[in-house]
Amino acid sequence: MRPRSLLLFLAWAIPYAAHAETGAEAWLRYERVADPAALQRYHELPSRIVQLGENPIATNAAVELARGLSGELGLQTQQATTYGTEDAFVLGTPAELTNLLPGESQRQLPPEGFRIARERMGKHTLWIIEGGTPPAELFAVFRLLEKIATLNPQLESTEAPSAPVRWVNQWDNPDGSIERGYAGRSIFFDASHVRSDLTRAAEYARLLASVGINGCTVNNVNSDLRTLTPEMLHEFARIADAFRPWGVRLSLSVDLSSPQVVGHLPTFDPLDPTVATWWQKKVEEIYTLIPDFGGFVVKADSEGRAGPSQYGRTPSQAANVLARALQPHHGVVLYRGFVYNHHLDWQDLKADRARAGYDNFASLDGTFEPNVIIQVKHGPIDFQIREPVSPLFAALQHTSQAIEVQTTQEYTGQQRHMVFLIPMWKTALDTDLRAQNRSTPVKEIVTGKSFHQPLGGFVSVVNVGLDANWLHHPMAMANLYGFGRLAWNPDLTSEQIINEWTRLTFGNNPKVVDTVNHLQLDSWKVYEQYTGPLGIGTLTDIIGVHYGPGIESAERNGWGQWLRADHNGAGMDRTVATGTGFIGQYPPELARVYESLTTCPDELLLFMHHVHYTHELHTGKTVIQHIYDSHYEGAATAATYAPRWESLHGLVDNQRFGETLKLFQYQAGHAMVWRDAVSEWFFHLSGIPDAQGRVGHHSNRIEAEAITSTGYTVTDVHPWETASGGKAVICKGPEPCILTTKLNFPAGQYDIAVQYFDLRGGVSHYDLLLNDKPIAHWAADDTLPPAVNDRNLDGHTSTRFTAPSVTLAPGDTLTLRGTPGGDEAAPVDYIEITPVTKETPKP
Ligand code: GCV
Repeated sequence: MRPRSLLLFLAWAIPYAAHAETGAEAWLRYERVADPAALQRYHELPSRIVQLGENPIATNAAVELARGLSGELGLQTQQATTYGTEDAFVLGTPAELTNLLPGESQRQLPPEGFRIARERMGKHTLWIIEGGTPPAELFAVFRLLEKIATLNPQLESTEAPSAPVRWVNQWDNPDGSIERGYAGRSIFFDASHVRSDLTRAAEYARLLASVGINGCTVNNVNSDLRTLTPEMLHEFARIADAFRPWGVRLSLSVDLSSPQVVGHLPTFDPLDPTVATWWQKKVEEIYTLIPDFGGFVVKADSEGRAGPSQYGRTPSQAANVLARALQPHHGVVLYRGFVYNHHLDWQDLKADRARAGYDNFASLDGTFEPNVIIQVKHGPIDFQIREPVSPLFAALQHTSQAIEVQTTQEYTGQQRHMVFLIPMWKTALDTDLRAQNRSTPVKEIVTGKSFHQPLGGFVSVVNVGLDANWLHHPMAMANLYGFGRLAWNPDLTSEQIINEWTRLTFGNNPKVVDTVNHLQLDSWKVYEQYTGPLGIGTLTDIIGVHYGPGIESAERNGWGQWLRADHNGAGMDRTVATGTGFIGQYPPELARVYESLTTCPDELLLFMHHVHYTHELHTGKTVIQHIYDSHYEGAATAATYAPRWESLHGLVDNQRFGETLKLFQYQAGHAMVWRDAVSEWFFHLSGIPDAQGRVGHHSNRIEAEAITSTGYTVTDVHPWETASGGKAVICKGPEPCILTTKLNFPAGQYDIAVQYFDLRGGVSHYDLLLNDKPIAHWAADDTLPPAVNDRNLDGHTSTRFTAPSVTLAPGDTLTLRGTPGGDEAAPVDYIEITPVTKETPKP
């Protein structure tokens, strides 16, 4: 072993130096490779980088390669624009490389395809990095660096993306807020303007390019009406300038009423010639400012947005006007299939929001201009924890389509819970719709293979913000990474994707890789278990912030996310035979599977059918027992996240270790809030007890309202199921209030948990004392996502603090002192004292 290798071998064996990382580098950390075998393999890589193309994207590719090789291998490279006679990396397009390598005929590469190849040139070795266009050179460089960082022995490859549209949508508003953004304010906007400092925007484009994403819609689909004013367009052009060197094209969400609101026309009727001319001129204005403009995203006739229905026109008539204006410039229209009536009659058993996409668009198939792409949310409702795929995918056989997924975890824990969404998206992409009675998986429909459509692809709502690590939860970045990788190649497995991400994000230590991969891979199922199993919906507060449990909020309103739960049973009857007929929107082979209770998969049962609580699942369990069991199992698994993560202490840098640990501890507590709320609610409604005797029986729990108190007053909590016993206590202050209780537990070690409410309106402080000696102090300091700005005691704000492994003896006195802060009245729900068991966390 050579001395350099020996040194690095030693480095491999030493635990991670405990420094701090903010997460800003995401998966582009370029950590030094320490594995001796890999170093041996990569030893031959050249230190000269020849960049043939003279454009900012090619320059970025060369600079990125130098940066990556320096970080990963300690290789100090020299840059050149011409090839001399030594070993070198050579970056260029096919035309540029043909000039350099005269013997070779020009390669045919798809515009976004690339080739990384090792070739001999006389006595020298050339590493060819050839991209169909300059952005593809960038993709190639990032792939090469990813392979080195993940110790992949096979550096050579030829790849091309699965589809042309690989975009992200940001739901950012000009004032700097972000609709459903959970990681700080906008990186693009502030105070009605584009930010003067767009450093983060450029960094974001680099991140996007590194996973092959080629477009970014920077403003909310609920588009501000001033979006298309000349002043704003000039400002948007600055964002496009920041994106351009990374090959990311800017696009805009537009409101269809713009000809009227911005252009002051009397109408925005898409069939009015003055409207068509207005769009044409507006598009010309945009392309003068932004020559590589990507196109428009349109939300119309949906959730209060203006749309063609106002004039009795169809979505295709509206989309086509924009499309014709964009055609000469090669721009596209992504018209969203998310069109539905949110004033449905909840008493009408045939009304069904899930039908809306198909009902509004299927009959229009074939009427869209070729540069229109229908952007379809993967499920027919709205990013719930479990939905079937939208039947619209199979219905549009003469129209390009893009699947829309949601990286921003609106219904899946708002980046305060870890939920790795790739397995969910894979489930949608792999669903074989059996259109035309043949194999037509969604991934082949959106990539144009099934029905030979030229455009289409993948869109994800992302909503990164100013938080240093982009999405707030360090684990959430796996979803953005995975989105890009899946859009590039939807055949990648969830295991492959997470394995890459973990290695890039936390290094190659086998224990770290194994632990993080397992944590992430199960997390979708776990979240489903403790929120909304069996396809019933997420069971969150539908008419509020979509975060904590709010079960009944789904019922008896026009939004159409009904559970149809009553004393006897639950679930939406969507059958053709007796229900809303939604199932009949699927091609016959799949419709047959969903229509029959015998073949409908358990995980979609309550989405498709209304059944009695005692209905037996394929597992042999009753529906009600499954609801109880899954909530207890899910919450129990979530409680293992923190200890499993703690086993990586010293192997991950301090900052990301600490931030993740805090979030896992919070998640464990909030998963119990979910568990109890949903289980108690169904118990209350069905009257059927839990066969395991857990629901409604909490023998280790002491209700705050039952404890002797000084200063605290009892209050009702709404909805009742989000507090134990439906009640909590609050301290009106300003003096602290005190709960004191005598314990009679056998001598031993116990975890003492305090369930309290963490509101936005202030910061309360809590002190826990045993026999008057302090054992814990904490502040209710808002672990909550920003959307939770209500000041209520409820399922969003209920939070748990645990003092671990406290030694207790019979007769001990436990005191909880709550000191209100601001409008937060140091609220307490209960105290729970659980014996410590010596179970090792699940692997
Ligand atoms: C941007 C859901 C979200 C809305 C979002 C909408 C959409 O209804 O709650 O915030 O609006 O979807 O996708 O247009």
